[in-house]
Parts: sequence; structure tokens; C-alpha cells
Amino acid sequence: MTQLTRSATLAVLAFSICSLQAATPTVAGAKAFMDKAEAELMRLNISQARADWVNQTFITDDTEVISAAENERLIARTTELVKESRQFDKLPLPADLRRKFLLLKLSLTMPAPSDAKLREELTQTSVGLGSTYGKGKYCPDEDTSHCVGIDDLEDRMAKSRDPKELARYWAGWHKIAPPMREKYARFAELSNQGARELGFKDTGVLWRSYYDMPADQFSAEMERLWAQVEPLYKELHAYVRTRLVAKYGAAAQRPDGLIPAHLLGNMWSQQWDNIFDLVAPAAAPPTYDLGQIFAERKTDAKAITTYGEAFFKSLGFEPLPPNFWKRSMLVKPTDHDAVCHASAWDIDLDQDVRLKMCIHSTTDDFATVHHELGHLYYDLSYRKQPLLFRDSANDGFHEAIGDAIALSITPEYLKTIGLIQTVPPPAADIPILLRKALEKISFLPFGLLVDKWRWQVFSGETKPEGYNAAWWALREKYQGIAPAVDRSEGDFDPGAKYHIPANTPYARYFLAAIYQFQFYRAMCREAGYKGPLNRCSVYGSKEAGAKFAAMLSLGKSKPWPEALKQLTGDDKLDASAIVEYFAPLLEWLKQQNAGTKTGWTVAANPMKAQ
Ligand code: X8Z
Ligand code: ZN
Repeated sequence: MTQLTRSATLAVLAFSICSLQAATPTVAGAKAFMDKAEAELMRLNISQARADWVNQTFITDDTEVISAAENERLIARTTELVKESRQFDKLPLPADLRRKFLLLKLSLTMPAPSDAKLREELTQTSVGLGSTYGKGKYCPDEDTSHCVGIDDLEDRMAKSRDPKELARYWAGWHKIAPPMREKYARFAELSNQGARELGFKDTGVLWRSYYDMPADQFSAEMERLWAQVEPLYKELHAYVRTRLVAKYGAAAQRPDGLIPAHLLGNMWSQQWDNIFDLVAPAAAPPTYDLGQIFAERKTDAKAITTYGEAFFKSLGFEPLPPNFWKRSMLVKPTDHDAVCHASAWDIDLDQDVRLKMCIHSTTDDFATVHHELGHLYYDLSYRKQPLLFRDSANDGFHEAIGDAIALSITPEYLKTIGLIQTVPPPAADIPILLRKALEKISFLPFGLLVDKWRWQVFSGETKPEGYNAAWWALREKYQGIAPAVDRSEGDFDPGAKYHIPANTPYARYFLAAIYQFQFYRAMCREAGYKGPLNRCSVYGSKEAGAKFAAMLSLGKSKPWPEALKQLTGDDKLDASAIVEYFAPLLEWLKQQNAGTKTGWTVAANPMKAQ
């Protein structure tokens, strides 16, 4: 993930920096401190990225130890630098320099105690959690050759239409997580201790302080946006539920109106586009299935990635550096464990960018490749900035870049690049929009709740003995889903989602789901497009590309509202673009749902399957 681009350190220059402490702090001293700190952090960050890359693409006990050690060095030195930097707190500094001090203070996603033993325990626990996830497998029987990893399981969840089999996959995968439960509790405790040493109440407050506004205001922003999009979600939920009941009968029907989690085509019920065939309007003209096209043409991982690169090139971006093709992991290794969850890596904070992914030639992975390349083109665009500005305006921006581009994968675009022969008629707009809503609207409550759960854990509101109940209470409240099989506190279902063991903050994806439509609408405007938003593709528009590139090259040098304003003219997160995009679908869904009660009632026990 791109937090690799963010935090950083090295110890060689430590004493010369410390020697500055004795003197009375001056602006020149603050600048010298920062220059040295950035040089040091750069080297530490690169070593850590290399160690982490090797660990994640080749999980062994040794690579775990090496990765944990590099991570520890980086965190230890960053923490020291934050503490040393306090001497400049009261100085009137130029805005850029003041911003760097702030970013330094916020740079650790996993703050650690300054006690070396505890810090070591934390980094080892954290790497161990990530590896447990990466090595996770569902084994249907004693024969280990039948075990499957999450990439294959995701494929099966997408394709199977047998509720019993789906429930088995769901329950099987969730079995990887209980061993993480105690470790996660310890991890949260130690990380909180680190956050308190840096002056934050807990790790959640540190994460929420990252958005150029007070932490509480950020939580309120999330609620404001959710209120704007919740009506769309409720209509989609009700429509999908009706169709699932029509398909599966009793297996999909519950008196409380919740949808069983295993019937939505995705292990976490977070994106539902894989069940498009079950919910597609019967009377609509047929559209197209990219996965099928790729299968027929035997399009491989490299070719899928090349499609993504070609889109960026059409906007005026450079080809990916040659090392990208030499060093990336595009397919799952056959002879050793690796973390399959897709991620983009900026190894040397310059041109050594890589993709790590177990690509399957499916519609989902086609979108994910665009998502990941968005990260890499962002990394490449801000690489001329000083180290602490080599990051996105906020983490939601990083997650939104590739998705904003992927919104331009319209039928017209697919015809232009020869993936389909005929553009479906305008009557196909509703099914195409429905498919997009199954990908984008279904995601919103999940994007919101993952960090709601973590914030509660970090603040102590949720205690270890209530981890799973709190998780399911949120899944019920926001997503309106119920577990596939009965759950208890013997389970640890948050741990079955990559970002929890990997400690990747998740609010970024909720933000990105909103931003991407804002970016896309602005680029469409720049490209001179006038029609309905959902049919716009900016493919080939150098004007849109230049405006986009200008925002990307700012990196984190300015508060995010300024970056947003540069591209869109707006300085606020605003759900009006996503609402505009789906407006025709919302009307249609309301018609379909006429006479149906939308929403659900609170279940007596959210951990109970039916
Ligand atoms: O983790 C990701 C990307 C890598 S940053 C593949 N995503 C979230 C997820 O899979 O849960 C993209 C969508 C949300
Ligand atoms: Zn991402």
C-alpha cells in the first residue's frame, strides 16, 4: 500500500541532528533539522520497503524477522525525530516548513512505545498478523493439496450459486482469523501506548488527525457524506434482496430484512457486482462481460496491466518505468506463500514502482489494475517533491486516482480499444449503471464501518471480549447484512479482512468512493464532455490529463482542499457527483421497489445466522 511512501527514517545522522537541540531553536536550525531528517527518513523508508516487499512476496519466518526489524528501525527513528522536533513548536516557521513538521508528527500509521522491548514486540506482532493473513487458506478436507487461498476463494464466491457451498467458503475463510484475536488486542494496546507518547489520545485519534481538520470534525464529515448517499444504498439493498429471495427462496429470506453475507458474490459483501447476473433487469438488452471476453481471448495478467497503462498514456502520462515490468509480482507464485491482496509499491520513492497482485483475468481485476496503477502514477507524479510531501493530498486521494480513471471504462471506450464490437443501445444504460452501483454504492457502508470498528477498539469503547459483537453490530447497522453461519466471541471476523491484520486505515476507501466521482466529473468537464455523466470517457483527452497531472504533482505539499480545488473548483468533499452519476438508476430502483419496504429491523442478536 502506499503508506510505504509515507513514513520513513535512518540513524547515521542522528547525533548531528541531536547536537542542534542544545542551541536556542532558530528558523534556520529548524530548516537544517528538517533537511537532515528527510534525508535520513528517505534511506530508512527505502530499506523498510525492500524488506517488506521481500516478506510479502515470499513469506517465511526469516523474511518476517527482517521486515519487522526494518519496520522497527523506521518507527524508532521517526518517533525520536518527532520528539526532537518539539523544540521548534513555538517558532514562527514558513508555511511549508511548518507543514513538514506536522506531517512528520502524523506520519506513523503504527506509532510504537519508545521502550525498545515493547516496540519490538509491536512490530513483530504486526508483521506476524500480516503473515497469518497472507498464509491463510481454506482447506475443505484433510488433503492439503485441496487448500485454497483468498484469491481463488474470491473467485469461487463470485461464481458459485449454491448457498450451502457459499456458506462453506465463507465459514472456511473466516477460520483463519481466531488465532489473530489475542495478538490484535495486544497490538492495539501497544500502538495506543505509542500514540499517547506522541501526544494523541489513541491511535484512532492520530489517524483522524490526518485530514487538515480537527479529528472530531473529520468524523462528522464522514457522517455528513453517509447521509447524502444512504438513500441510494437503501434502495439498492432492497432491490437486491428481492431478487435474491426470488433466486434462493428461504436461504435469502429473513424476517428482519437482513441479507445473508454469503449471497452477494464477495467474501466481505463489500462489492456486489459479481451477482449482476442474478439481479439484472430481465427485459433490458444484453450488455457485455469483460471476464468472459478475457477468457475467450486468453488475455493474461501482463496484457490486463498493459490496458491500464495505455489509458494513462492516452492522457499524456509516461509509460511505466522498465523496472516496473521486471520487478512487479503480477501472478501468484506457485511454490511459496505471498500476500495476494493487491497493492502498489513505491520502493525507492523515485522510479522503482511495482505492483503486487495475483491477477485473474476478470472484470473485477481489470478495475483493480486501474486502481493500482492510479497509485503508481500518483507516486511517479510527486516524486520531485521533498520527501514529506511525496504522498497524496490525503489517503482518500491516493485511493481515488485509479478508480476515477476506471469510471471512463465505458462501452464507447471498450469499442475504441477493440474489446467489444458494438456499443449497447441507450436502453442498456440502466443495467450498466446497476452493475456500477453494485460495485460502488454497495461499498459505501462497508467503507465507513471498518474504521468505525477500529476507532472503537482504539478508544477502548470496544473491549477485546466484545470484538466480534461490535463488528456484527456495525455490519448490521450500516450494511444490513447478517453472518452466513452463527458467530461468537470465539471468532474474530474483522481479522478475515486484509486491512485489519495489515493495519491499513480504511476510511480512505470511503472518501475515495466519493472523491473519484468528483475527480471524474471535473476531468469530463475539462475534456469538453457535455452529455450524461455516466457515459463520459476521458480516454485520450490531453486536457483532462494535464489538469489531473497538475493535481497529482502537488503531492502532499498543500492541504487537500487546495489540491481538490485545483482540479474541481471545489474545496469540499461532496457527494453530488456520485449522486448525479446514479440519478437515473435511483429513479429506476424506486420504481422497482414500489410497494416494498426498504431497510431492515434490528436483529435480536447480530451474530446469529438464520
Ligand atoms: O485494498 C484495496 C486495494 C488496494 S489499496 C486493492 N481496496 C479495498 C479493498 O479491497 O477492501 C480497493 C477497494 C477497497
Ligand atoms: Zn489502493
